[in-house]
Amino acid sequence: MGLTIAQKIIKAHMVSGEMTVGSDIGLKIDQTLTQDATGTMAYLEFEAMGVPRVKTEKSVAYIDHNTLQTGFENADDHRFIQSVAKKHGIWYSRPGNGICHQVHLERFGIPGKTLIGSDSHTPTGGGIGMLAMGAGGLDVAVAMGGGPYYISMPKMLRVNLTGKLRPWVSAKDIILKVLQMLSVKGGVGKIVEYAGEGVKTLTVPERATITNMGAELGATTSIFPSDEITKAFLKAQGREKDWIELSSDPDAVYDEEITVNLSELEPLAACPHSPDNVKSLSDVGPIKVDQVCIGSCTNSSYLDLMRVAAILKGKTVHPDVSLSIAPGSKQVYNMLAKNGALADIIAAGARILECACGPCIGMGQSPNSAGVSLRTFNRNFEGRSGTADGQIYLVSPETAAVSAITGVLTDPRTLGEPVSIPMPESFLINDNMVSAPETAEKMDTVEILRGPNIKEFPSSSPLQETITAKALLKVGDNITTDHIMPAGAKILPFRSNIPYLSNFCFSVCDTEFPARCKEYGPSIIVGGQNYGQGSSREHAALVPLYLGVKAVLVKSFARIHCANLANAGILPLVFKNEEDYSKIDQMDDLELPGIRKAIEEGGDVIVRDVTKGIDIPAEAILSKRQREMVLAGGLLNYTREQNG
Ligand code: MIC
Ligand code: SF4
Repeated sequence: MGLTIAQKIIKAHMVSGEMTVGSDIGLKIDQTLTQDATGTMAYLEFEAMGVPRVKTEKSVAYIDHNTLQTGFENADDHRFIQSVAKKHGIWYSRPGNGICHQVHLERFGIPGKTLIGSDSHTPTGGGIGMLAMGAGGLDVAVAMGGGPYYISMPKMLRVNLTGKLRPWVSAKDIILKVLQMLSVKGGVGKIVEYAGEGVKTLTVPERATITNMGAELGATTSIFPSDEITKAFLKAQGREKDWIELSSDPDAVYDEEITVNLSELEPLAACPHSPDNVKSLSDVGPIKVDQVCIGSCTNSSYLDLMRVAAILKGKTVHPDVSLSIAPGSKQVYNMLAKNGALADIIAAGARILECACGPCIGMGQSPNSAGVSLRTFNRNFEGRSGTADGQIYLVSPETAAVSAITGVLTDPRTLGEPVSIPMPESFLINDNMVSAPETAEKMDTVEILRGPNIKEFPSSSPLQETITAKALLKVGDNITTDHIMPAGAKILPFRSNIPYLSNFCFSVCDTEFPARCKEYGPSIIVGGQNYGQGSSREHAALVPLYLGVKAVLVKSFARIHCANLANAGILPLVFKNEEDYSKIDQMDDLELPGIRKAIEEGGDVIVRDVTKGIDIPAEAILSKRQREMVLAGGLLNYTREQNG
């Protein structure tokens, strides 16, 4: 039987398990990446493992999230990461060099290799045929130490692309269409592979927009073939030698298949507050726009920003609109500066931001109260922009740019003749903002620079015989990690300070939750479908751990968050019967009798609602390895146990 592209890469990297759907497989990881908002924690965890030098082919530490230096915290974390990188054989991309996923695609990604990153949009690398996955920081630390990365063998979903995009319709509209068809949980447990004649009409940056935002489907990852277009891209990056051809076998078997006819697509928008709340621009109507933000790891490539510049050229941003633009990388920024496109953008009145995540993660540029903000980003979760009632719409760069001029949501097709921007034959290559790791001889002399904001991460203890806890929080479906552990300019600088962060846990939906945890002690969170969707931040597990959360009982989980809970030693449980969700109320007294034995034996779990006097059957979503990990009190304890 033939193999899909992902199955070929998995087969070449599998160190344990079987390639049957649902089996726990261990993969050898070739490359890792971290960013600074998750990196400090990941490197503290790496240090705790006592491995002197990373064992991967390439590990890169990026500084791109926490670049608003409103106090000493971020700058201290940057210095810490820089020194750790130097000492342990990690490449270091300095602040200003760009967003991790954009830079990794340009300079480091290699078709056919495995990559995990402590950021959920790591699948951007799928745009050049990498098997690239988001993971918790602890999993990345283990991979840097040479350990495998474990996933449940995913199903294969083929997205068959037919036809060709019409003028002014873009890659963003393709992934928005897929999100409309599949929803934010439609990709859970699946790898999304793009195939069909439409593939060859898409450039690498367009493919990367699609695989990047595949994270919003909840997919394990997304991947494109590596073909002549990939080769031309790598050649233009001076990396032709990194290219290999990769395609699925003609008789490869997919578990599911959908078709998107590119010729029929029209410009779309994801409406507040979910990336799958997708409508056509005509259905949304010409709503008044207060803000437009162009950038993020989804849509800030050279081609994206050249199209934006062409639309803005000779025009002025509407007087009622604030337009901000953040180029994805120094390479992009520099090329725009050299060819004059930056001058067109500046002349039109755009506010140019540094090459970083910026407004995408609420680091500045929060919109006005109830303001409508069009963004080329990938997430529009409630409150993520930093304005609680902000109305965020996700659109293509073309839609964003034309709407910035008209002041209302505008279909770019009204612009008439399309702009045609050719793919450059060579990109401007200057890696002077990436530092190579120290040589083996010199690394011992490197001093690690630790600022006062870096606090110990919380420790967990082995699983108790019986858990007695209160249901201190009950939430609904599609709870994001931005609900569990919000980010934004006021909180993000404290990513290495769990005690401080804990004051903001669930503050988007229930500001009293941390206080209740302090008052009542051990707790269980009850939730609905797709709990923990969104980012890879392990803080969404470490902070609840710090607050005394022992288990999370939900209808279903998002992949990375579920793994992060187990890594932290918190029990991820699902209802056997979803209707039991309605039987538990917030503040009920709960008990998990004989839980340690149940996990040891891999048996069913009983959740006793003492207040209601009922037993509710549940199941632990854990592989054998994860069960051992939870019994030991999390991955760090487990690794220590394994190492004697
Ligand atoms: C995000 O887009 O939500 C982030 C910020 O990049 C996160 C990582 C983090 O929370 O630091 C992600 O996507 O994993
Ligand atoms: Fe940064 Fe936004 Fe991309 Fe996350 S989604 S990596 S915050 S640009």
